[in-house]
Amino acid sequence: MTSKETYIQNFINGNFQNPKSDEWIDNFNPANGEVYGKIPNSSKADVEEAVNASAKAFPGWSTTTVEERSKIMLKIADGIEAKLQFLAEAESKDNGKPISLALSVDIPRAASNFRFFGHAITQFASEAHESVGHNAVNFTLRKPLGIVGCISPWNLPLYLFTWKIAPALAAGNCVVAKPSEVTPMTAYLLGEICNQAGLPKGVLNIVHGLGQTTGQAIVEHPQIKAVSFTGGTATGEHIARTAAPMFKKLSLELGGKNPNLIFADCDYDKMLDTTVRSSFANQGQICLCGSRIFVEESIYEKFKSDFVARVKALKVGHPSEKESKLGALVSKPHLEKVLSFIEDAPAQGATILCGGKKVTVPSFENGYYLEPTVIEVKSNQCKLNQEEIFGPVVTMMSFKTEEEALAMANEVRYGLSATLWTNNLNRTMRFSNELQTGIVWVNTWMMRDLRTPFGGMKDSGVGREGGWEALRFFTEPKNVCIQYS
Ligand code: TXE
Repeated sequence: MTSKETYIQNFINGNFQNPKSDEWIDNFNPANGEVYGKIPNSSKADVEEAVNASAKAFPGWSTTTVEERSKIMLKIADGIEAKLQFLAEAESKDNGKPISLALSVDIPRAASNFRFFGHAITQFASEAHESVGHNAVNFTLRKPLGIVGCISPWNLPLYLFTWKIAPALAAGNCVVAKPSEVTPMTAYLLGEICNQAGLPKGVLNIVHGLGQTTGQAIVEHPQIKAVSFTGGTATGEHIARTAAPMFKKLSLELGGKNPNLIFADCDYDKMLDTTVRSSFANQGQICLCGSRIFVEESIYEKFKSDFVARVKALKVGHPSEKESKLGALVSKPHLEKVLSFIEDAPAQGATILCGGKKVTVPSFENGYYLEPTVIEVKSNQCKLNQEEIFGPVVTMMSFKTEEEALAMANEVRYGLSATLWTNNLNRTMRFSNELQTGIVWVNTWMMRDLRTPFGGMKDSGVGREGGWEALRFFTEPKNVCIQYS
């Protein structure tokens, strides 16, 4: 890396610049525990400058033709794709995830986000209602909101950053965005790609820094009309408290504790392969991971031995090694948090079936590696089944009846997604209706069609992203009623 790339800068009004305070935060490489760069510790003043740049750019961008906006978005998608290898390496180094995952999932999806919303905006339309008998017709204008804030987490850095920015820009808004301070690198690299694609200056501004300062300054800025946030539930609650009295629009995608319900009549081999993935992909750091496995009693012992054997065979290693199925966890504090759940397991009457220990990778002894861990629990009410661990840890227990399985699936404060393994159509429909989650996968996991509504209920969030939902969120509907004679 060149020294310019090691010192990440803010991207404001199309320029790369240092934070006004000249204060910096260390950026760690999770694979070896070393500091490999610095990121701006931006203050309110930096956010103010970003908002001013957005305000100046808004009249032009909001009236740019949809064809032109779409063209620029597609060019950004092409720009991301052209740098696939480079961005995947940067993502892997910043986050600790295997390069193979960044190459096959994170970066292609970032390009897809821009391409999808670049196309979607050309098809976005609003309704008209004719008031028959009143000589009146109503139509709805959908105007961009103005300046919006997008705040994203560290688990899928460029993937989730662009998932918010793309619909916001497509709808004609200007954006002040902040990636996680733990994984800022690919968001920084996106700025150059946007300039090359011809995105006008000030339309997208990327400010780096801590949540409590930079993030807070975005959320409480009076000119920022809406906030789209993905992250922890506690942070989401704090953001809601700040934004609600200012009557801001909010989209919150928060934590999950997703049930993976396995019935004896399922396609067993497919279920087993997918369950290994849904438990440990991205070191288990995906809000959609199926972290609570419930298995029908008649196949419980078989599943337990097959699953544990498969999990033991997963290789934990340096993210750049092809054979590594799991890389490093994102940070030292996060590794310690995950370990504390594991250490607490025996006190909750739970049994560690495999894993549970830190892994020492030769030559990278200070990296944040952890064995994939399977814990057998006795009750769904224990902390391991009720709190989001967000690491390579899954729990499992058996159930006797469908009613019992459904009750345990719903008996949690979260409601993001659920996975159901069965070939019984009636059961599929009963669960689809009764599961208290925003997403239900049946005989699959994390199959994403970007047109579908994405998000959770209960403490997993407010609102939905994806497709028209996102474009509706980032626009203000205005009804016009015309009576004629
Ligand atoms: O996330 P934070 P953390 C869960 C997971 C994890 C826990 C905490 O359980 O262990 O959350 O993770 C910004 N105003 N998820 O603490 O803090 C912050 O800078 C404005 C689930 O690392 O929520 C970052 O950009 N912004 C999850 C973003 O919020 C603030 C993904 C997310 O960080 C802010 C990540 C504030 N006051 C963690 N405070 C998912 N749903 O996928 C922080 N931020």
